[in-house]
Amino acid sequence: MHKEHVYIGLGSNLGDSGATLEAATKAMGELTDTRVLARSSLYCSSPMGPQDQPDYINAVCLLETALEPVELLRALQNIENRHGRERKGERWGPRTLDLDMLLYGNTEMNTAELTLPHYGMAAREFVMVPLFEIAPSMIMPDGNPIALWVSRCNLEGLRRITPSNQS
Ligand code: PH2
Ligand code: MG
Ligand code: MG
Repeated sequence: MHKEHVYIGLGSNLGDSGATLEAATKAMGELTDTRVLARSSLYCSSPMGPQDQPDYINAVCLLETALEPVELLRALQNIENRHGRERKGERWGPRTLDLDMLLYGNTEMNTAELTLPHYGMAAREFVMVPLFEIAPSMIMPDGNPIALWVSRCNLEGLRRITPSNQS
């Protein structure tokens, strides 16, 4: 069976975000023909977008899956919905769970539903730092090492949640 490596960005800023990200990781590992190969630490990050919302908890995980991109997208949306995700249409508004497909192997696609690689990942420290933690030697789609992408991010407002300050 053909399988691809897929990186997923996880985020939450409503409810018990740490527990939600743990549950979402477990749920992704239970999808058909899918395994979780790695997951980063949890990070606390200042909100991108509207500032009148709580800080986010973010992480990145690596899946190995036989699901096609759109099948996986639907499965991720299903997990978001099961965790109380409401789609109010406010851009970059607060949410109980957000699962964003960042990289699906080397696949490039651009449809109304799904753009791969994720269009905004390069500038988002809350994506790039956890991704770097689990894939420190990755070569990015533009041919540059991930370390260069990370070095271009503004790391202010991002902190890794260490086991000692995790509840
Ligand atoms: N997600 C958003 C909007 N803003 N800010 C941070 N720090 N982390 C996120 O995951 C995030 C955000 C919408 O997807
Ligand atoms: Mg998002
Ligand atoms: Mg999303």
